[in-house]
Amino acid sequence: MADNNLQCPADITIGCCNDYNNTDLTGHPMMNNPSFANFTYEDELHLNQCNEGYLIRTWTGVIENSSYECEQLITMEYQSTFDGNIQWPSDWEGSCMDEIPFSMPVYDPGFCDLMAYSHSDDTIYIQGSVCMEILRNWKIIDWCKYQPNSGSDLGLWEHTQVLKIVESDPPVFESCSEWEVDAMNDNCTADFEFHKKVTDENCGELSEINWKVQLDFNNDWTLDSTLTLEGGEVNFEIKNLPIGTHSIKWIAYDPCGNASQCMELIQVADAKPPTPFCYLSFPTVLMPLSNMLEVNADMFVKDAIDNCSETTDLIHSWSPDPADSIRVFDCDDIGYQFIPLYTIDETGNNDFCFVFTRVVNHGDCSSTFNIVNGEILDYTGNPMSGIQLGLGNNEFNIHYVDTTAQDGIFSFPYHQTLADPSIYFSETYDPALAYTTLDLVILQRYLLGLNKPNRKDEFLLAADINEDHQINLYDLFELRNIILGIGQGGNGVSGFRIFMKDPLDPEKQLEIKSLKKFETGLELRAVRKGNLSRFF
Ligand SMILES: [Ca+2]
Ligand SMILES: [Ca+2]
Ligand SMILES: [Ca+2]
Ligand SMILES: [Ca+2]
Repeated sequence: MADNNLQCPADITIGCCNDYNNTDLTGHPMMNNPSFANFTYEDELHLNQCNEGYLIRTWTGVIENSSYECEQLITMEYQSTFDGNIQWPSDWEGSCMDEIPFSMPVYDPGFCDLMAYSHSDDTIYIQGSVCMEILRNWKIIDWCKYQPNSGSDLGLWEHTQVLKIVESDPPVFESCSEWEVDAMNDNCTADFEFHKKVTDENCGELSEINWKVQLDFNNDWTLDSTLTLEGGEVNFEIKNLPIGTHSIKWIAYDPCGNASQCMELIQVADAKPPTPFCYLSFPTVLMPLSNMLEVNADMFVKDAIDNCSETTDLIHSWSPDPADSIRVFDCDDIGYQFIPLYTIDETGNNDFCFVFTRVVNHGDCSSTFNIVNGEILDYTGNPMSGIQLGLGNNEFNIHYVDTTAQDGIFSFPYHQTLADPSIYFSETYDPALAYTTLDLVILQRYLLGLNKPNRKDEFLLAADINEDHQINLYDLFELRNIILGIGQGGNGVSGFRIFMKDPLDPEKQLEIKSLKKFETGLELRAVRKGNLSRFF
């Protein structure tokens, strides 16, 4: 049979990167079968992705209109030509304003290498001058060489590309200065509200700021407290900060690890004046015959306290100047007076109190100085005797200086200081005995509109028992209480009121309250409250 006569080319083994369709390489049956024509072949492939394996080639040749076949085995053997030469994408550094580049690895694979690449990114934030790092992990596998899970890295190439985003502008402090803080607490400390602000932008957006705040009380290089805070603007209060110099160090970190710092000193000083307790009054200061007397301020201050200084460290003085502790009294100082006494703490804060005293001369001073005198008459012109005149800061601290004589005249020496005492008038007199139920009836009829008083202005003063500038039922009640001996009349000050003519408008009456309005030689008018019958 002729089919036996078709001789196939010999079986052959070639490399995987060779072309098995190249019959110049694999062989052609034409050489061995010269009488055949129309050669064709079909391949049955047993190759993997890497062109590795074998193929069975069935050749067909035609002779005398009959076709004949034979089989040739072609074996493809693995042969790599890839030398592992890979050009990896280069590392990069840029600001957050830049676009992060992307490029692929470049390599030249062999004909029968099956190459594939992949990458995965790890983003990490680092404390340093770099804000962010992207670690791009490249992997290239030659699937014709690499055996997964084999434990061998053959056919596997790895590379880490580093992409750095740099941000190097540190946060900017709004202010950094020194603080002077007043210690106003009773325990000689200050409460202080700390406030600090920084600005920091990353790519046009405000950054998150982390703070470390270090407090060094007494600024002795030994840290006493450390705080961590967050935010562009921070506040916190420290209570009971002792006096002295303290330091505070602010460190602000941006998210890219840049930091700025600010060191501030805090000076805490006593700013609270001491509280002096003066003697309410002091016995007469009697000048010797020389008419000069040195007086130490300490004598007039009973006690004093301060928030910071010990009482024994406080200085008492005649003025805010601590050197002014001794004063010389002479003839110019004669008279009753409220002398201001100053107490000064170690920081120089001061406060004063008044001591009432009388300076008297033993020698020969002219007595025409510093005399306050006048005359008290009632509205009918009769002198008012036995009226006591007192000076004081309030109705609980009144010092009597004179009493009107039979002719209604009073006179006392007075020395003006920066005090503005009130003048008080009183008498040893029982108002309940002075008024009768007739006064009550008159006030009642007046309120009912049934009678009209003479000297109406004076009547209105006399009838305003409670001194509220109105005549009404309350005055009636007050007067009834006085007659019954229940109340004291008016505001409990006295049973009469003292007026002087207004120097600017003689038609007006001014009630005397302050000694400042008091001038020598004034005629005063007294209106006895509740004594109403004489107006009809
Ligand atoms: Ca920054
Ligand atoms: Ca310290
Ligand atoms: Ca003080
Ligand atoms: Ca009244």
